[in-house]
Amino acid sequence: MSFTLPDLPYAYDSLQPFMSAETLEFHHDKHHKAYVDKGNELAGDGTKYAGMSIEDICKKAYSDSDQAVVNQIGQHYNHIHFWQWMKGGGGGTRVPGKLEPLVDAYGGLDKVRSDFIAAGMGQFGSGWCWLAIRDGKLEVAKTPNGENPLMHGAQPILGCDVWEHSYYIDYRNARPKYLEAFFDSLVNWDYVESRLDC
Ligand code: MN3
Repeated sequence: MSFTLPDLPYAYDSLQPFMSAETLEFHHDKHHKAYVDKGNELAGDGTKYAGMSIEDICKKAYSDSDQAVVNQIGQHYNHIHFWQWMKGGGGGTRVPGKLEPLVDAYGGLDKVRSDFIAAGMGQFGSGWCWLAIRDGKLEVAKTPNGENPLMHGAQPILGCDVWEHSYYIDYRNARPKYLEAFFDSLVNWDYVESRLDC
């Protein structure tokens, strides 16, 4: 398959003041596009990955230790969903119905929040923090660089990009403030819930 850059599902200025139009212009138009372009070279038509789903490419590249494809296609997958995992007026203190029992079994939304932020803080250097489903249960995880939970046997349902390109314009080095704003004010919980069925 060939990979394409999806449009943002909202206007560039719709996540302000928590994420600026300038951040989204660079992050989506430059960074994500570069992963798409490089991904097409490494894993597009004419490669051993031709015809595979992006999820299967993530898993195969990781199990084959194909680091270049892990990075580029992993990042393409992560960013496709990252844009959807946010919305203007997101966050809040309630989650949709199908997520509720999973969050409750984990120990409640406050615990999910603090563990998610701690995972993002604890990822040294570039990477992601996650909510994922493993064996029917919610877990919090972190991964380096372009990796994601698919490569580690779990289903990602929420991810936050903690590469500096995601927050440095708006928050400089204050990664915790960015993570708090993401969780409290940006998360599109309906999209998170929709990932349970994938
Ligand atoms: Mn990014």
